[in-house]
Amino acid sequence: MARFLHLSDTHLGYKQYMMDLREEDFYESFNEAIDLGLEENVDFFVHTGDLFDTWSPSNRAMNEFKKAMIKLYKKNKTMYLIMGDHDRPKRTDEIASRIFDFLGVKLLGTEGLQSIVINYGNEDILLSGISNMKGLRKNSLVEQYRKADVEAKSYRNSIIMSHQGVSPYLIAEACEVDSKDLPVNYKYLAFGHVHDSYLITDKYPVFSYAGSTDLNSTNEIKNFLRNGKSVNLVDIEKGKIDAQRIKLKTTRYQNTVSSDFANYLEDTLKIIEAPKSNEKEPLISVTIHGESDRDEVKSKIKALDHVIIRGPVFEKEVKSIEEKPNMSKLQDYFRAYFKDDTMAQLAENIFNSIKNEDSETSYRLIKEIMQVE
Ligand SMILES: [Mn+2]
Repeated sequence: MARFLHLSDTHLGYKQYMMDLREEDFYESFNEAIDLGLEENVDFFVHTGDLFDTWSPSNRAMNEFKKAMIKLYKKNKTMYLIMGDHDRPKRTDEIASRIFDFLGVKLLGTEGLQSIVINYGNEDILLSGISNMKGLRKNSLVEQYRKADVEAKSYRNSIIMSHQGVSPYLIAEACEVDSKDLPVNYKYLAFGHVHDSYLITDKYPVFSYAGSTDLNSTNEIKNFLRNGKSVNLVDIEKGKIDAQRIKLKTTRYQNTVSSDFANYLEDTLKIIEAPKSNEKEPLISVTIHGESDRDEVKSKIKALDHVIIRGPVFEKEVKSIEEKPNMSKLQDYFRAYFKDDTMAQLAENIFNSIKNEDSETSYRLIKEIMQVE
């Protein structure tokens, strides 16, 4: 029997909301995943992309990764990895994760499908990897899955690693491939890119988005509150897969409060007092709708202990759109420009979300609003 840990989307180096402690959080949940694999005595690790948050990670982020890989190296464990969309160099540059090849980090399929045969626990396993394919590369994706599928027929044990948006796990516009186009002859489909976790074991083959190890955006809160963040511990024996989700304990609790002046404090306190899986102060994004005494809100929120509050953001009541645009509001200009109400609304939402943010955060927020990872 061979055992491996499937993790994904660790985004090392990401400093969410420009907070130092959020950067630390990402290192911590990554290290928890690594330690978990070592404790479970896995034979190898499978990382399905977005290892670092950018293709040009900070020295700190690379050093954190190096420290973890030394732990693996000392126990003679290999990490097999593919590139996510965040990992592919934009210009001619070395791929960051490949610098660590001397510590047993094995990057697969940078230019297309690549397969190797590995042997652990007396099991021969076909391990195929295809790094994120987008832009022009995307066109050959399905063809490469088919090619891989032919190869997989000859192996009892097989795993394919891929980092793509698969419909229906993400809105159709953000997907490169439909689930019906996925390989069927592999035993375990190890996917990255979607940050919510999915582990489908009642169909054949077993399919999984391991999900991110920490929250990259508020879009992930809903799923996080239900399932937490996790990695998969997978046993493979004579063509059979036994996979289970293991919940991470160190991921910082996050939630949102969308309330009004009368109720925001009570709503926030309720969340602060809710049980958490760790001692970290919860991070709560607060939005207050309608009229409010802003100074009072700010001082009351400042007085709260054991919590990190993001905001508060004050939203004025949404006034009904006037019938005749009089070009007195921003919305009128957006509508005049796009000649489309939906687009105008979207433009205004984006504008309101990013007007007080730095460019990096703005870029993040736009991606969040557009629901692209
Ligand atoms: Mn990602």
